[in-house]
Amino acid sequence: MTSRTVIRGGLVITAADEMHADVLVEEGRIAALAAHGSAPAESWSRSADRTVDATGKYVIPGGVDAHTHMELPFGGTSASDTFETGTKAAAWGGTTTIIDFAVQSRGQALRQGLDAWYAKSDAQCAIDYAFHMIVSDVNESTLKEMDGLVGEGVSSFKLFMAYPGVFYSDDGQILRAMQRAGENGGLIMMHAENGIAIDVLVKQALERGETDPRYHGEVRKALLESEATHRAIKLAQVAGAPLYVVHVSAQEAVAELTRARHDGLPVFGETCPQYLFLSTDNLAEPDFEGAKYVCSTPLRPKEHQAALWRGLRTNDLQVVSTDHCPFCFSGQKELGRGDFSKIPNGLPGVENRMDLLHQAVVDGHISRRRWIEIACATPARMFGLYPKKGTIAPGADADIVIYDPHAEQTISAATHHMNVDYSAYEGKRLTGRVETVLSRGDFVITEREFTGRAGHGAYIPRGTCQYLN
Ligand code: DUC
Ligand code: ZN
Ligand code: ZN
Ligand code: ZN
Repeated sequence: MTSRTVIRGGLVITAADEMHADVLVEEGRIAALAAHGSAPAESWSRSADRTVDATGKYVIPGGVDAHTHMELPFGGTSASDTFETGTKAAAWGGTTTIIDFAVQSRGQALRQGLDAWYAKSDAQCAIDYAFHMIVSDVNESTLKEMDGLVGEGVSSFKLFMAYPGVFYSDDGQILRAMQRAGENGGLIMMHAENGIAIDVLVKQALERGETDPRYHGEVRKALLESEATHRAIKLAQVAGAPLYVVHVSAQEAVAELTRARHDGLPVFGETCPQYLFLSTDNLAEPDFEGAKYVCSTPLRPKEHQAALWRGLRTNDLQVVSTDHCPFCFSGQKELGRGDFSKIPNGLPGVENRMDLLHQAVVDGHISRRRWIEIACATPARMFGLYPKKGTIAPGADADIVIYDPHAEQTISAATHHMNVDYSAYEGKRLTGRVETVLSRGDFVITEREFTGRAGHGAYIPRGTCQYLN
């Protein structure tokens, strides 16, 4: 194993700075940075075991995708990427840390769910990983368990206002979980959609014979996302707890978050590439192709995208994660032919996030430093991984991507590495591409060849949210 690597001549970009600097990596960590051409940098190159020429390239922190679902059981099937295939695909796309979700089933202890996810992922991952906990059964004993999990490094808990009978928590349960998180330092992550109302609209739509995928978008109304977002914010305020709203797609929901933040509340929002780049036009594709784009919250009409981009620029939205939850079109999405409510919810994307957000830089939506902030630094801080993850600084893990900002690529299922038979971005042309990826100093992608291995990835226990106190 190489112990001393120098990355020379690139433009190092972090959330804070851009600088032409050489990076010295020793024993899996970033040992030092020095101006390119300076005396120390020249001396490192002479003594290095390995030197990588990054001239003309960006040198950026590995991506932190704070929302993935490898092997998630959903609607009688299971997400098609395993921890092995999904983390390899993540590495190909310049992501070096994922935070996946362990799931508590109804009637189980949190511990049972978490242990099951530790077991599934153990020795499988190509990059580092951590867990949030999905809580589907808020009761006295699970509330107590939350305290222990925060101490164990699983410091965030996803609750659902949607999916009555499955993951759903009522307002009383939500309030109690928030109160507990307010006390133990945990962060509540919310799936904010009014699932009780949505289920009524689903039933009515199906009774009218509206069974195509596009009706998934019509019944899951933006108003029911913003109502739930508003309610979650108020409950968090009553509980005195911080709140992180996942997969925000509706402009009205962004408005709720913006108002809360301007009132000074510790409220945070995440959106996903699918809401920034895709729309209800995709859901309406003929021949059941729309099923490829069924996820919840749903894709919205194009007009919502401007509010999401604005939220990312004004920091009223802070994080872009993928909600990577792939289901093959053949045999999985097809379960919902004749009934959109049976289409498993989720899109593949863990491999595409860094590139799509770089395209947003090229298109002028965000700056280069904001790209790194929303995709690397802020998710690491939000979930207690910074500065080990999310930046390039002395002492940080050497999770580094050498990114070619001029390479052209076309996204396709024929060339992607995710274990799913379609791409939500098929045919999309992008400027910029990952060239080389280091994970804790090991080369996992080397000039567009996979050189890592399943089992290299380490489980990372997390601290608590670093935006509080
Ligand atoms: N919410 C998620 O965050 N992921 C998959 C399905 C869902 O509803
Ligand atoms: Zn959700
Ligand atoms: Zn603002
Ligand atoms: Zn999710």
